[in-house]
Parts: sequence; C-alpha cells; structure tokens
Amino acid sequence: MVDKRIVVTRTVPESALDVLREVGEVHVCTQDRPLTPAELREAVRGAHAVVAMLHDRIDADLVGAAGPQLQVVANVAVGYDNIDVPAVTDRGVIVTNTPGVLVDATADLTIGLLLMVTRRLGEGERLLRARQPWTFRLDFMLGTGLQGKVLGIVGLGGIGQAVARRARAFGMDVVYTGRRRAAADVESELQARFLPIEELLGTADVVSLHCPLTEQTRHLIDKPALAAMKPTAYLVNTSRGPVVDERALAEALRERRIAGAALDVFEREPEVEPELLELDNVVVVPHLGSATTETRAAMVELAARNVAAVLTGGAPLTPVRS
Ligand code: 8YV
Repeated sequence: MVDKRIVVTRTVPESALDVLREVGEVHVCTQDRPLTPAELREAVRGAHAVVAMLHDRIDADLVGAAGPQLQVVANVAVGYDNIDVPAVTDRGVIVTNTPGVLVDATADLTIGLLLMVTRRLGEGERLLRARQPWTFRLDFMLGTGLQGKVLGIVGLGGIGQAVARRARAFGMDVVYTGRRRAAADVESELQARFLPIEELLGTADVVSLHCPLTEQTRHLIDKPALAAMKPTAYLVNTSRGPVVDERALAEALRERRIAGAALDVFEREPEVEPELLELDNVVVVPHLGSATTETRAAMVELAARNVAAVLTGGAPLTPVRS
C-alpha cells in the first residue's frame, strides 16, 4: 500500500521506517536541523501523516498547507507544546504523542543533573580540563549532600513520579505541587506530600520541574518564584525551557539568591542565555532528557505505530486530546 504519503520531519531510526513503509510512502527530511516554517509547509504538502518533533510548529496554517487528506500528526515527544492541539484536532486531524517510553531516561537524566549541580561535578571537570593546579584539602570543592533533603517536584506525572522514586532511594523527602493531587496510592508509595507552589518553593532544597509547557506554566519560575526559594536551594529543569524566566534565573544565580541550577532545556533553544554560561553554579546540557539509543528508538516506533493505526482505519494508541 503506497498511496498514503507520510512525511517525517527529521532523520529517524530505520526500525520505525519499516513500520511506516508498510502503510505508505515515506518521505524523510534528512537535514540535521529543524525545518524552517516555510520548509515545513512545503514538506507536508499532500501528506496523510506527519511525524513531527521538537521545534516543528504545527498549527492551523500548517494543516491547511498539508491539505484536507491529512489524518494524523504523530509527535515524537511526550510534550506537545509545539502543536496547537485544539486548532489541529478541530480540523479533524488526530494528534498523538509518546508518553511512557521516555520516563526512565528523563528521570535518570534529572538525577544525573541533580548530582552534577549539588556535587559540583561540572565545575570539577572544567578545573581539570583547564589543567588548573589542585590538591586534596578537606574543604576543597564541597558540595551539598542529598540525604534528608527535600525534593520539590512540580508536576507529579509519570516522569515526576520516576524522579521521586529515585530521590527516595537517595534518602530525600518528597513534596510536590501540580494542578491536582496525585492518587492516594502514588502519594503513599512515594511518601509525597502535596503543597501549594508558594509553600513548595519555600520548603524544597531542590526544585525539579516536570510540568508541561502551557499558558499557565510559562514563566512559572519567574523572579518572585526564585525569590521564594531558599538561598541554599537548587533548580533542575528537564521539562521545557520557557517554564523558567531564564534572565531572572541568571540574575538569581549571579547574585547567589539560589545555590545553583541544572538545565536540560532552554527558553530560546538552541540558544542559551549567555550569562548562564559564565556562571560556575550552573550545569547545562543540550536537551538530552530522552537521548538514549533505546529510548529514541522506542519513541519513534510508538509514533510510527500511531501513524500506522490511523492510516489503516484503527484508533491511535496514544492520542492527545484537546
Ligand atoms: C524529546 C522531550 O527528545 O518528549 C519530550 O517532550 O522533550 C524529549 O524527550 C524531544 O522533544 C524530541 O522531540
């Protein structure tokens, strides 16, 4: 069956392409950067399915450019803030995402970042790579221990819970906030206590962000929120960059109003606020949350299976509802 056109906006593993080739003719955009809006419009023309990803803006205009035959947009990500879901679904197009399969990879990275920033691992590595002299002293490059400290999770969904589980193994106490309370069994397994955000910010030794980017969460961590955090506290962000006001964060870090930050995501990706790069109490990595070979393959395969289900008249496996 090759009458359906499937557009994949960037290179993906072969295993996923095999799934797609069974249901249509696959066109992979092979550039190593996100398509510009004009290129994306051109690429999707005539598509029945689009496999999209981070930084591909999918809205009513793009659906119009694709044409009325478009049936499904499969986002290779759990987050879908790049998609205007109401506008797309109103036009009869199904949107899917990839929940579940990236939970462990993202939670592992969060803990890695947490350790990096609290134990000053990036700083230590930079020191050695710069061939700086050093010698063992009892007070040399002291970090902060995690045992008995309070982890404040913003968004106790799948990833937030996986981070909480790992943090409990490190001996941390967990508090959380979000739009609603977690189920009682989740709270009890993680011994996690719900707090309103203002209280969480003032209580946590580490604030870790795991909420989606929405109009409600954009700049959730702004100047007043940073001011509400303890001066000894750390911020970890593996959710979406715009949840944090990056300039306000840089200022708070420079003035040591919080102890440090570890960031996987940025407000204006791929740009990083230049001031953050000058500060020693910041760890930055380039959006690596789900970046393991296994996880990326699982994400793309799930997206491909969503496309295959819709194009063969079935129900999508992991639809996003507006
Ligand atoms: C993806 C992510 O790697 O799933 C998400 O929401 O942020 C990452 O896991 C990225 O979005 C690639 O599309």
